Amino acid sequence: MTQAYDPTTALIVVDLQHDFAEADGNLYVPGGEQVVPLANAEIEAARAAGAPVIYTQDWHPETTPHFQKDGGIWPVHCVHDTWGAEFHEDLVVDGPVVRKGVDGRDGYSGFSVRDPVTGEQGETRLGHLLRDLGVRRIVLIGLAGDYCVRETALDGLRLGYEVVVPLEGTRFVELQEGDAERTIAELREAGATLVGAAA
Ligand code: VGL
Ligand code: ZN
Repeated sequence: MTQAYDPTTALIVVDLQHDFAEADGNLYVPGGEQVVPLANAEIEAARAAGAPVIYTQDWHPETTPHFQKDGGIWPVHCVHDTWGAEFHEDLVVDGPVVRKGVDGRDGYSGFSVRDPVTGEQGETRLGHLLRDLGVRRIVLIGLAGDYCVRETALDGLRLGYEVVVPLEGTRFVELQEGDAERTIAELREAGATLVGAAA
């Protein structure tokens, strides 16, 4: 069952890119490909109700403190203009795309970026887009549940949005066992509406 949409509810499709959603991607989130048909169903429901659909895309330079080889924690993934950074080929892409991590700053949240050295925060285009559209409620679907979906949800709540996360529409990296469970509890505590059960 898809969520309820209207023009003040935006569907945000988070990072459904090859590196996360394909078994041979560089940072494969187990089961990630199963989110794509669910996302397409939500996109169709949102479109039918006149709700905005916005996509985020992890989009890194070759060298960034986000990557293990440069001092961070992740394998190289979603390098700009590569196969890994492209959206999953089955995903229906029909709406604005907000890229994050573009300039080497850490971008887990779709709303904000952070300089890993100075800690300085900056904004992406997402908040402006949502304000211009008069959005008050956001539905988040995509990858990964314990990183980008989590941070986007927390930022959304801080910014005053009602935040809905359909749990079957995400998958978790679980760098540490229990991260999925901890994230779910944290989001619930922070005021997000979590729908259904994690896969
Ligand atoms: C993400 C790990 C590294 C995400 C991005 O979008 O969830 N996770 N970069
Ligand atoms: Zn990344």
